[in-house]
Amino acid sequence: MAISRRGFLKGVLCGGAVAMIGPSLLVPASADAADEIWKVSGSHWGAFRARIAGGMVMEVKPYDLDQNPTQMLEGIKGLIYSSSRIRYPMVRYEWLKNRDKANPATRGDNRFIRVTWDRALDLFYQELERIQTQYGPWALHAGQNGWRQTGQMHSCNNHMQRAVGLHGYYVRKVGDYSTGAGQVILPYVLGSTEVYAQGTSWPLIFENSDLIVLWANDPAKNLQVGWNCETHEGQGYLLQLRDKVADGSIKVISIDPVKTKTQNLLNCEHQYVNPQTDVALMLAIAHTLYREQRYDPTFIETYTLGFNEFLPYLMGEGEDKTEKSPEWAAPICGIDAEQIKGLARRMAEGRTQFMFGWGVQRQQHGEQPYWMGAVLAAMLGQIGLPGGGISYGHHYSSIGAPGSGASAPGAFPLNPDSDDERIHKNKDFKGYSSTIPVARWVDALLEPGKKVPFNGSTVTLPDIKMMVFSGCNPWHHQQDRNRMKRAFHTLETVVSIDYTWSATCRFSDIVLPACTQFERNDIDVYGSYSVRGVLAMKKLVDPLFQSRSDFHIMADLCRRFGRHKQYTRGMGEMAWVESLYEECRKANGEKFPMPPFAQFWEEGYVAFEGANPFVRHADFREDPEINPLGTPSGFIEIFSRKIASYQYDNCKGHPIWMEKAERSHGGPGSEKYPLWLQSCHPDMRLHSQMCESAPMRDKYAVQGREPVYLSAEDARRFGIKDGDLVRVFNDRGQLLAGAVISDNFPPGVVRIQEGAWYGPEGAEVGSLDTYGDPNTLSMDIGTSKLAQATSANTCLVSIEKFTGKPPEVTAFGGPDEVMPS
Ligand SMILES: Nc1nc2c(c(=O)[nH]1)N[C@H]1C(S)=C(S)[C@@H](COP(=O)(O)OP(=O)(O)OC[C@H]3O[C@@H](n4cnc5c(=O)[nH]c(N)nc54)[C@H](O)[C@@H]3O)O[C@H]1N2
Ligand SMILES: Nc1nc2c(c(=O)[nH]1)N[C@H]1C(S)=C(S)[C@@H](COP(=O)(O)OP(=O)(O)OC[C@H]3O[C@@H](n4cnc5c(=O)[nH]c(N)nc54)[C@H](O)[C@@H]3O)O[C@H]1N2
Ligand SMILES: [Mo]
Repeated sequence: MAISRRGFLKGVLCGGAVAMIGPSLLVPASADAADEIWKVSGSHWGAFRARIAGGMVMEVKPYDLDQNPTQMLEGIKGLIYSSSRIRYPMVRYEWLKNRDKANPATRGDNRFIRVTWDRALDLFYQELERIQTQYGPWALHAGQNGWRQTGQMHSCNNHMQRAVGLHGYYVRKVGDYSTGAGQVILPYVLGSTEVYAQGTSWPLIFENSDLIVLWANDPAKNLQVGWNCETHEGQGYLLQLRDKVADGSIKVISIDPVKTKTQNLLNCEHQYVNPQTDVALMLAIAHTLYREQRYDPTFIETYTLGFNEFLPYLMGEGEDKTEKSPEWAAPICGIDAEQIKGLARRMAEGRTQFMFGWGVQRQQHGEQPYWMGAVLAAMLGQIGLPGGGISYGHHYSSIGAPGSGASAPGAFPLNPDSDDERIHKNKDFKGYSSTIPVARWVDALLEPGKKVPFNGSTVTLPDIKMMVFSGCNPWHHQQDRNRMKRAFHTLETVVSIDYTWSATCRFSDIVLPACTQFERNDIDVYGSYSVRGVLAMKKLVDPLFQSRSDFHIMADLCRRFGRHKQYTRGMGEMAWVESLYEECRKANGEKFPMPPFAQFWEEGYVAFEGANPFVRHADFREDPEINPLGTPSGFIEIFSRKIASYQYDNCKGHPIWMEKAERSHGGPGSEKYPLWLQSCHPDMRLHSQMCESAPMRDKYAVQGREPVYLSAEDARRFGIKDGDLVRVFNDRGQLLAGAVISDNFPPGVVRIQEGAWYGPEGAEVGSLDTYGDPNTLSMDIGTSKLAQATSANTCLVSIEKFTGKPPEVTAFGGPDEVMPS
């Protein structure tokens, strides 16, 4: 066991959770067979102990400090030893023959040739050089990133971007897929992005809330993973909440089209709402609060701006002459008018805490529900009170667990230490934008030079010729696979660095095998927000096959253009780990004493004591003059002059209800494609990570395919039985999936979880996806001219039983290896 008894006890005492000492502590795990050892590491899925024997990971068990481990730990072994691991550097056959003149339609043809590391890195370097000299920085996009594995030193997005940055400038992204609409709208409304901010502490919520409204929020599912090593404290609070629901001390309502995992766990009330119609429901609640004088005029007067500009719209005196009454909203959102009034009254009755999830802003006009949610919370007048107001993050990385207040270790730097170190100093983007909204890069490939409105400015889409991906999987994360496939035909060169043969690797030209995080030493914070401690992530096994750490790969790339020293700062892996630790130790000083590095590495963990209760927006409430919000006025902006000045047709000066391009339950497009496809985050994966873990997939796959969840009523309507192979389709694409009938789903709503690996029958556009990636069907449009974020949850489909001989699943196991001729 790499964690000493002393280090462990320190950790236990800090959380005041002495009860968690279990038998595992008393019996040293290393007392097993002589050649077996236990090592501790961390991950998105939490910290764990692994039993190593014969150079292999044999068993994975939760870390002693984790009281609520996720079952996803069971997938780790299958991830390391997956048949999809990339064994050696490979280059696409057609591309190697013809380079940038290769027929682009062959990209994705799955024919690769094995090359040496030297050859692969030479090719990568030559391509960077060719792009910078033949075109310029505008032709290279190396700025996409994603859910790299944990560990502050090996954070692979940083490694790739620093290395490519030492060579020259390139196009980057702004925003992310998670909260793209939320993080753009909320600074106008509440003065900060809110989504990643610390939230009111759970203990204070328990003490003060009468009602918690989970709005489009499934924390029991989503708190299983964290951005850094997850502690699962959030899960612990959910279990406490379950007890409070049971004894009646707190009421919880889950407003969601689906009965979520959380709703089932808490056994709380469920308020069904038609998909994508939350803003109509919120307007009707606001209407009731106003009509029945149940809102808080003093709060509105003291802390907000623009209520009077909003009121005419609400009360039917605006341009559209439509009163947003419960009777108006009822047929849109599928909730009876009296029921809506009842909801409004209950919200106004006591202390009410809104907790929003993020799926509801990952749809067309996704800015609106967040803005209107803030307006509702302002009308209730409880923003800044413990257990009241609004939160947009309690389902994420244990936000709401009171933080220690200590500093976490920093990461390997993303950028060159100085711009002078870059080989190519040319930063002339020829009028193209050097930064584009994260989800709009496919637009750039298809329409280079197009001018796109974005958040009050104009973006000119660059003419991208080469893309480099590391630690992200765009062939999972981006919407509308077939459109994207067409767009990829415009690219000359694609490079991917990954440990697994994701679809992105298959659609690349040069593929470099990284090792997994379990094959390198690292350091991480324990608890992304709570900062409970610092964890040593011990290398469990050597890099498999010819894989190398991202650090090793990128250092060797930099050697090719004489920037090896600048890249590494002359330090190796352990020197970096130590320096990140020492910086953290210095920052924490006397307040949070940390032992010298050697002792830490030996003991494996340093705990930070203390837990500081926190109330979101309390300082603003206390004194809005001294602690103004970051909005233009310093107040909560119900009407935003700034947004109104942009004159966007799809994001006006105050929140409004707008019809969607596609909407179920009688909305546009529902006659042809009657089912709403929601592509929520997976219960047993992290996006596409672990989909390749066969033992994990066995827990949920149906006939070897990704499940599509649907109601019994829809199953009857479409002639489908539980366990059937089905084709799910619309005008954008088609996929095979396995039907799972579930009481959690209402008629008209189906779910395929995001991250299912894309496995097309062939490279051609429109080809049937044999495994079930929902982005084969989703729509690739911006949320609005304001945020230009992803609209994945605006998507209609139809479904039919698949008859005939089912094609083999092509998603897993890597490409066909072509022998050099
Ligand atoms: N297990 C697991 N946990 C994760 C992740 C993972 O991949 N796996 N990913 C992490 C990441 S990166 C992120 S961004 C977060 C994602 O966090 P979220 O985006 O909040 O998660 P989702 O599950 O996609 O959606 C949450 C809920 O929104 C509901 N919903 C969708 N559309 C509507 C609507 O129109 N109206 C209403 N009322 N409800 C709606 C869905 O039914 C679902 O219950 O999760 C994080 N946690
Ligand atoms: N339809 C639909 N689409 C969605 C969403 C949705 O709700 N619906 N959600 C969106 C959201 S919120 C998000 S955050 C994105 C997630 O999108 P991504 O972050 O792109 O998804 P991941 O599957 O986590 O991809 C990470 C990739 O990095 C690789 N990787 C991990 N660690 C390392 C490493 O150390 N080194 C190297 N070289 N590679 C590594 C993994 O193998 C994997 O291929 O998806 C978005 N897409
Ligand atoms: Mo995300």
